[in-house]
Amino acid sequence: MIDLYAMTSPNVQKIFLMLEEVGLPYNAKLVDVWKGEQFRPEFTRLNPNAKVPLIVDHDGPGGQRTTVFESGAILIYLAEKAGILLPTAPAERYPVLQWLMVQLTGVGPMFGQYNHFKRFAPAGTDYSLSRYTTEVRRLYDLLDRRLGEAPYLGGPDYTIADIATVPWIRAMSRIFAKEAGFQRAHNPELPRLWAWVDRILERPAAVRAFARIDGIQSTVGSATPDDLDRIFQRGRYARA
Ligand SMILES: N[C@@H](CCC(=O)N[C@@H](CS)C(=O)NCC(=O)O)C(=O)O
Repeated sequence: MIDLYAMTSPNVQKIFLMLEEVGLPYNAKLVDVWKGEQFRPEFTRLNPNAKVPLIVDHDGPGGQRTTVFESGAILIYLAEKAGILLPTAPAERYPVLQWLMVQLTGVGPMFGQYNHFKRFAPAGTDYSLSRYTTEVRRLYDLLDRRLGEAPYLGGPDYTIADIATVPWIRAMSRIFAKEAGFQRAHNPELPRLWAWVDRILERPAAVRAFARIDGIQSTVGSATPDDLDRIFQRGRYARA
């Protein structure tokens, strides 16, 4: 059995998608990050970086209990455990890892900062918002171009590179439902990207994963100003 420490965010959605694809039994344990549960000692003992997702595999290598944090590391761990969704031959493996890294170092942080400055930052941060909007647009174009070369990000087959990326594209369309920038109807210049999203969301494992995720109630709406200061490390939590 695998324990998945979870909430509703795209970084966690990746692991729901992956667990449903590989078919390993798992148990989701919700961590209310808006209320600061990620900073409790019982959680930071498992992940000193104080973030979800995190997994505890009670039947890890050699039968040992194994803890893995960071969504990219968890995807690689589960792919290797199950022997699918990450090819072993170098010619096929490195393109997958390369596009996984684009998600981990580009799509995740840049879309995340856009989300932060758009929804949670005080007024007067136009420069930051402009910078992250431009970066998000650049990454959308990059993904669409890549999907013109191959049906999936890592090559001919569905892999952990796609699993890492698709939750962010889906989340942007939903969180910013009123913004033309992230809606397919307003962005016909990204046809390969939208077709790829549709193909993935039709997969039975993706249908099961998103049904489960959509059943989790996000607690962001009940966060107090102090809860927001704590998660964003600002106000009385700022160190600079
Ligand atoms: N690089 C990490 C990012 C994880 C992350 O940012 N998790 C957020 C939810 S999406 C979180 O736990 N935030 C709580 C906090 O920052 O205190 C990964 O890919 O796993």
